[in-house]
Amino acid sequence: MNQIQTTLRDTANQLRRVSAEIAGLPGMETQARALVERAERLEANRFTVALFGAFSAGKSSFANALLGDMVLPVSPNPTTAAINKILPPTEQYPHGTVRVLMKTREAMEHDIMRSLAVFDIAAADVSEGLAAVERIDVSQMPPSAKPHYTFLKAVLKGWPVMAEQLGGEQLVDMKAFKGFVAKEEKACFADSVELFYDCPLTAQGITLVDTPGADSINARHTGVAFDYMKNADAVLFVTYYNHAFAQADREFLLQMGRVKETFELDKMFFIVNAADLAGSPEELNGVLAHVEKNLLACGIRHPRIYPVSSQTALLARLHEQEKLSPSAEKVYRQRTGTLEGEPLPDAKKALTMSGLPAFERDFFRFTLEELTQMVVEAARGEIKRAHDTLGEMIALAKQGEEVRHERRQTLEATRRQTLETLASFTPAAIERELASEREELLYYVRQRLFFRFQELFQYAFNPSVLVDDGRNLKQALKGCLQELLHSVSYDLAQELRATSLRLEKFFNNSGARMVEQWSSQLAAHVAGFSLAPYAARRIPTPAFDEELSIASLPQVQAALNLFKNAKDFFERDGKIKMREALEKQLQQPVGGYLQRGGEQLARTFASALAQMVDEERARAANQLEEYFTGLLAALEMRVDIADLERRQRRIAEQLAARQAG
Ligand SMILES: Nc1nc2c(ncn2[C@@H]2O[C@H](COP(=O)(O)OP(=O)(O)OP(=O)(O)O)[C@@H](O)[C@H]2O)c(=O)[nH]1
Ligand SMILES: [Mg+2]
Repeated sequence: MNQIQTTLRDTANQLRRVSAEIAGLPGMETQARALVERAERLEANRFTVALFGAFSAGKSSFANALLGDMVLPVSPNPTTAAINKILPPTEQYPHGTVRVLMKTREAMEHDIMRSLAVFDIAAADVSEGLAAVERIDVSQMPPSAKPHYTFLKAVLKGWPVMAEQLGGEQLVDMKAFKGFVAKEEKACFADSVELFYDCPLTAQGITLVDTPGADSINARHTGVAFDYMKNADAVLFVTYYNHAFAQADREFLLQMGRVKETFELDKMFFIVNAADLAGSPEELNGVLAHVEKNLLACGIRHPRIYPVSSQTALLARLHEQEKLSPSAEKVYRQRTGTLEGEPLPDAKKALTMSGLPAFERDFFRFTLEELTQMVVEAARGEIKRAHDTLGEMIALAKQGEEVRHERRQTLEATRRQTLETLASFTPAAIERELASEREELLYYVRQRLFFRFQELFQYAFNPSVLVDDGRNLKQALKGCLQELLHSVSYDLAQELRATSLRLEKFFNNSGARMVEQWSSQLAAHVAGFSLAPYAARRIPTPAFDEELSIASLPQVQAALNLFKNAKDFFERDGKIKMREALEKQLQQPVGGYLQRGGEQLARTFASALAQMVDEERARAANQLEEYFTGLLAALEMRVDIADLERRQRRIAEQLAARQAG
């Protein structure tokens, strides 16, 4: 029934069997242990699937459809306020347990101060800061400031009750769960909320992550969305049938477009939700084409797009379990075109109508065949290595006394030589390559930013804000500039995150090449020897500055004086003049930002490289030592050839069994 778990368990069992075959043989202890450790990892394997999309796109509704019950709160207003994870239950956390991880007091204070800073409020402490929230002028708030305002209001409301709960972790029930997920004044104090829930999806070892709308996740959880994009095994992006792409959607998708080449597999799935709203198949196709066009504009080619009605799918699943309430039954009839009094249509039929099965089929193929297969292949590689090492030992033991004697004579010299080869390696070349790759990537970041500058400028200085209707235009212009500076820094931070991921890929490719080179160099001295392959490292993304640092703001603001009136600005060349002036003013701050970011990247990767080379060197030396131990045993005929051959045959059977299965 559960193919992913079965495949992983079978492979883990094979690893253990092979480990048992080689355990106790001279020079094979490390390999035996590595096989068992890999088996343990396989058994604990979890796939993380993250849901993203704009406010009210239907992320939580889609999650409920996948889970097969009304688990997550859903509503037409902004609902999900905390990141919540739905995980398989464990012994410690049985089905229905909710674990709320609260923010630490320092983290909370940091978040509050950061949001206050958006409104130019510098407070001595939290209570002073919160007192200032009431005084914020909401009449001319730029869009990027809104999520910060919502956050501050929520903190203000929740503070008396929640402040003392900061820093801990709480176990609550399903009812309190909904509060923590959907009540902003509670959710804003939580780091994340975990629900341990048993259903067919989690039984596959899948953890589902539901996130707040893209605006809020971009503004308030800087870096968090990126970490999921980077580390999740699959990313589901949800759009609502008749909503246009919002700016926040575009930013998320642009980032996905920037980094998708660095992933080994295409892990994105796009859901066009509320497909039940389609008036006709033609209309539906029109919407799908529109989505595809938008994705392409963000650099995402050949997307997998699925029209789905999350609501219909959930109703079908509820009907299947005979859990339809009278009001839900009404909608179910509506959706399936069934009159009152007629028997309710089959749940399977409704489910097919919803479009969910088409998605699930591809999605499970992806998790089962692509992701699971990758893990299984790596395990097979390790089994094969055990098989081959054993083969070498057998071959040596079978040699005539003369050959063995000769090899024994030179063994110590070879051992010393190979270890010296390893010790003398310096990563200077990799260091240089990484630096030049970094510089080149940063050069293009700058190019792209100014290439995009016109778009960002237009978005910030738009006709709906700069209207000659008696409003305070000076104030409005300042707001526009703030918006522009915000989007420029946001773009740069996103670019740097993408850069760090590209460098990580470069880094891992270099690591893999280095180990391969060592392996073949060492094999030149010791025939038949090979190193276990390099395992890619994940390098934490540095926390890049959130704002540009501007030496003289008045000087930049002086460009705003070029504004005469809305007519001159939008209809004559006022806009172009101001854009050019601002573009000039921002050269230096952008350069400074990128220089600091470049230094952060340089530091991060320099220490990662030093650590990686040390670890790999130690690993390789250890493998060599063990290999020599085994070799010596074979040369001195301290091994039972027939026994080794039987063991090798049984390992070969394990390899063959997998191929057949
Ligand atoms: N017609 C129709 N409406 C849907 C469907 N799925 C969701 N909705 C409605 O869309 C609204 C938003 O749904 P949610 O699931 O709360 O959306 P969300 O993306 O989780 O929203 P936030 O958590 O606020 O970001 C709700 O009013 C849902 O009832 C669907 O398949 N069809
Ligand atoms: Mg939601």
